Amino acid sequence: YPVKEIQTKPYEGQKPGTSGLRKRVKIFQQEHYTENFVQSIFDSIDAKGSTIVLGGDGRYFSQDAVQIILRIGSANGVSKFIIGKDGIFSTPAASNIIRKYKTTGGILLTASHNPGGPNNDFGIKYNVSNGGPAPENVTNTIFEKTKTISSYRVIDAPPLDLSKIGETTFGPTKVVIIDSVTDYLILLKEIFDFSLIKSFLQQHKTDFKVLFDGLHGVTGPYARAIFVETLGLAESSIQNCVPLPDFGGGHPDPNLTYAHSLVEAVEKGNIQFGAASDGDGDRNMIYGKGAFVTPSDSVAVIAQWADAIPYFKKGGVKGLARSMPTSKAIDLVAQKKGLEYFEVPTGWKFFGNLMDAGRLSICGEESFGTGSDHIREKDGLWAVVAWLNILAAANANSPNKLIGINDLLKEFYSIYGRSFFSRYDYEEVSSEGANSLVANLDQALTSGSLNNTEHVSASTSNKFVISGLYNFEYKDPIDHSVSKNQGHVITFSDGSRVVFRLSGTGSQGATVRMYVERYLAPNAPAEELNRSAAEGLKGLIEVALEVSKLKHYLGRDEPTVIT
Ligand code: VG1
Ligand code: CO
Repeated sequence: YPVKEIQTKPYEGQKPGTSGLRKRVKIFQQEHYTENFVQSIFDSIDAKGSTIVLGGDGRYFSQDAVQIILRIGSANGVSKFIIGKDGIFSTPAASNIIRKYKTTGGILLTASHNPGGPNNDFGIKYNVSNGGPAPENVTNTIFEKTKTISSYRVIDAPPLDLSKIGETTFGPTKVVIIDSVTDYLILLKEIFDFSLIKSFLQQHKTDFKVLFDGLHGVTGPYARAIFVETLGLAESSIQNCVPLPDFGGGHPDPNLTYAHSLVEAVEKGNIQFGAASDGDGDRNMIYGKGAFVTPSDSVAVIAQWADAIPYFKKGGVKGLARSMPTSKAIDLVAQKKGLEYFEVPTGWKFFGNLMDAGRLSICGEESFGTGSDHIREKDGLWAVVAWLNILAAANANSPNKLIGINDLLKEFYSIYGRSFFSRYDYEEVSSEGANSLVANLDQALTSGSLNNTEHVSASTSNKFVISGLYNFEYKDPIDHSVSKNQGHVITFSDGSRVVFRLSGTGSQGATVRMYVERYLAPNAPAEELNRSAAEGLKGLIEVALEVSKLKHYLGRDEPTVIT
């Protein structure tokens, strides 16, 4: 097949964000748009002789994108593609394949939890050889290439049939099409005590029911393999597990707002253990009847119980970490266990170096991301099975009383205290408004005008004194690279804090995120410790909105989503 050189012109704004390039499908469908970005990826890596993993969450436009990447990759000297059947890999599964088969990297086709379909979002992300999202030096190179690109190379070959497992060729390039689930299931079986979980679930068929909701994202087939085929649960223990290119019109994001199909079924069916995952399978929510686990608590509880999981019992726990806005609950576990712990900027790519250096085992983000060094992406189903493994282990020592999600949380709060945490998202606001909000905080930072000021909440009469304000900056302890401007943090004298940052994954306008955290020590009155997050944070949220003048700058009375 001949290689063709196609003339093109740069498009503006092909800057990979927190997790790849995410835009509306219609943007990707513009002439040469996708091709430009893909050629820029191959121009930024050693494409000649490389092996590239390719797959994604199956959303609308994936099929076209796979064929484009095959044509351009082959013309740029890729020697082998490993592709999931029908172009499907969950994000954690793709990370595993990159590591297991020691490939050069991978191209992941997903916009994660953003809605899919012709009028919604698509995304392309490059992952490097450790299985994790490309670090900033690589994504910056890709962005620079997109600004000057003048042509791209393709081979003129007919579309490849992605539905047949096995080896084939595409022009000069070898192509291996593999089952999307097999290797991932093998990995989880090496990590968790599946026989313990299975016997626990069998013993408690009636008083510990399980429901997993795939939200019509990529995890459906993975969930079936785990819950039905491996753990022997009934077909009714999984729902919305047929992946659809538009996720059935829904918003495949596992939180209390968007995963209402799970919340309703759990409440109605009296389900003790419910869980959901996002479009590409890297996020998770743990939600049982009357029991919601915040992601910040989830990763802390997993760290507390790490010994119950064979992978950590055998290999030990090397260190813990969280993203900056995530609550400090996991820090307390690290301190108690005498482990090293880290605070990194938002985005999973910042955990990779620490894991590669053998200094990090378990980490999480408040955005429903939890994971470990078994791969280099967050891993929704891993977190769900981790919770099942922990509950099975806890119950093995409690023959007379069934221990559920809330029992683990109460025990955790009684040892470590509780960090109330909530995030307010103001989606698709004007960029000017968002920038003014940030500029105002910057000014307060320079002038010190907020320092030591006292603020009383009108409704709760709680008093808050501001003890500091800074713009979070991170120096990677391994490669010493510095990431600046990662969010403004306002600290209060009682240990509470509020963070403001701009989202790096939105596909339109600007999104402002406000994170609030308030800590109560374990000796606080039980009725305070066991309040809902909304009640526990009410006063602090009022003060945060007032201090930042958020309503004034954004012109919004209410956030789009509260998690
Ligand atoms: C958001 C989350 C961040 C997460 C990122 C990718 O980024 O806040 O914690 O790592 O999404 O997750 P931002 O920049 O919009 O706040 V996923 O499941 O979209 O790959
Ligand atoms: Co995701």
